[in-house]
Amino acid sequence: MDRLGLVGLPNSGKSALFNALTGGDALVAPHPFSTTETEIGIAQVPDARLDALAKMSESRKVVRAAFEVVDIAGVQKSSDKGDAFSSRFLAGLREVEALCLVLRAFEDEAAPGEADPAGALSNIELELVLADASSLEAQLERSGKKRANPDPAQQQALEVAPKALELLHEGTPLYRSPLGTEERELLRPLFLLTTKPLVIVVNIGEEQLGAADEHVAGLAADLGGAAEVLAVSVQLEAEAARLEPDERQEMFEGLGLGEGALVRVAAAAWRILGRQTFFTTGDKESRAWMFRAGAKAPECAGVIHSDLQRGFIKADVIAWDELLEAGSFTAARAKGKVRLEGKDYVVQDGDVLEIRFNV
Ligand SMILES: Nc1nc2c(ncn2[C@@H]2O[C@H](COP(=O)(O)OP(=O)(O)O)[C@@H](O)[C@H]2O)c(=O)[nH]1
Ligand SMILES: [Mg+2]
Repeated sequence: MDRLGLVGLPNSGKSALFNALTGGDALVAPHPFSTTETEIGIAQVPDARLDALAKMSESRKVVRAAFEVVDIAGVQKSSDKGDAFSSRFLAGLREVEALCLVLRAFEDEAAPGEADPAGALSNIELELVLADASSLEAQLERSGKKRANPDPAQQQALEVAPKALELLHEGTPLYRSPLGTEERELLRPLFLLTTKPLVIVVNIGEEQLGAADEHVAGLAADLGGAAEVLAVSVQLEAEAARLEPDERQEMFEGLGLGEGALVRVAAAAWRILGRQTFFTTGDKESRAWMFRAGAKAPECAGVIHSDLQRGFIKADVIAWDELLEAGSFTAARAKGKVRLEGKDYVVQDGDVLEIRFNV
């Protein structure tokens, strides 16, 4: 399961966002040291396509796509010297697949902190850059001492490392740098932070909802394509997360919040991580599965179970909306809408699959 690590200055709304995404009850409090322990929660992502399929199949169980949200303890204080992130915090961040930066734009006298998203971003970027530079220096030094380095992936990573270090010394986070996706991919074994995909949540107050786009545009332009930027009224969303689904829907509609933060953050995270969704559906269960965009049918079968990949023969495939329109697999088959696809089929977002396998 993908893990999204929350990063932000104290009182930016990380714990509140954690609650909004997981429906959880992390301690939300207006002082910097309230989060003393790392919180891990599971965000189950609503998907109307899945709900419709489950209804069609009269499924007894519905399993949503999910990701883990990690609110890591150990941000000490706002600082311009690069020591706000403790080593414990940084170690926690190395474990996640994507970072979610929470930048405060809301004004609230009761919660100390500045409403300065751009300032917070450069503050955080400095912390991340310094952490990467010192980690890279240490790794390069270690590798210099060791004569034989048997791991080829590590070796390749170390070849790109000096160039990356130079960029970091200039103060450039690697996601903003001219390093290509390929080179960043090569660096993966070095567990750097600024090679991770980035979602940026600008935490706006309720009264700023009307101008949400303005809070996003400047940052998005500044970052180019390096990150997904969203404006979220985190506190409102955290309150919504506590409601029953019907009431929540009503609140979202009433306030013009669309599908809500959970769906929007998940969509952004999955876009930058290159994830897509396929479905399986039946009377027992309807389920959404995440897969790597561009993956072929056997790899997707392997997401369900390794046996299905090993013994993969063919897959019955139909787009979710075509299946719904037909009303059932049987009806869709009768209309010739279900395709039989082989090992080279590149699975599409929204496909419904039935795997034929033999082990
Ligand atoms: N007005 C307002 N207050 C918020 C919002 N998000 C968080 N807060 C408040 O800011 C304080 C810090 O929030 P918290 O989630 O604990 O921040 P963290 O330190 O980043 O985990 C709390 O008092 C929250 O109620 C928001 O969108 N609007
Ligand atoms: Mg907190």
